[in-house]
Amino acid sequence: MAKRTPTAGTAAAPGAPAGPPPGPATARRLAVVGTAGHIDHGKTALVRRLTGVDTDRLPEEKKRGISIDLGFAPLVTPAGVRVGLVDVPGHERFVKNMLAGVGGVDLVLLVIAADEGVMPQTREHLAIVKLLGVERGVIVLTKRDLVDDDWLALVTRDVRALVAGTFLAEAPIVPF
Ligand SMILES: Nc1nc2c(ncn2[C@@H]2O[C@H](COP(=O)(O)OP(=O)(O)OP(=O)(O)O)[C@@H](O)[C@H]2O)c(=O)[nH]1
Ligand SMILES: [Mg+2]
Repeated sequence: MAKRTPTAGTAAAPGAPAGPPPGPATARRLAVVGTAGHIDHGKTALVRRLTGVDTDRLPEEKKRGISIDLGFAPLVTPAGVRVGLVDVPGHERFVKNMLAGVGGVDLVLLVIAADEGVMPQTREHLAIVKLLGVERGVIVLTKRDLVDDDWLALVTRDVRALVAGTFLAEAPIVPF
């Protein structure tokens, strides 16, 4: 096969970095961010607050007030990063859907309700994202309005103990 040679006038300058030319598709980075966490801890509400999108769109989800399938919502951060948010169900019966959604995310939002604290699917979802090799995350303590400062401090200590030694050990814990 003939070797490709650069056309006159389009050759990259010596030492120029390899990769696609800048253009609309590469002008802003795309990050995929997934939720994780126990049922009813506020994952979908968080996504709705961040994006305006209600990812619980199925009639059964609306009727039962829980997420069943994956939900998707777009967001552009103030820094211009395009984010694709993937909202996962917390119910243990739908863990297969959760698994399908968090594979390959760039960052996970581990959602823990401040009133209930760490629960079984908090642990299970954390174990799954660890196994999948997710490397970055933020811990969001939802339902801040339902607890006092002492309780919030207690739950924050519990959460720090839970993630000690994991990729989330130094992750920010954001009350929301
Ligand atoms: N008071 C209060 N209620 C909240 C907050 N966030 C969520 N909720 C309520 O908690 C309930 C569950 O919220 P969802 O966002 O559906 O929880 P989820 O984690 O998506 O639930 P699954 O997807 O089924 O696992 C809803 O009634 C929300 O309105 C919060 O910050 N404060
Ligand atoms: Mg939900």
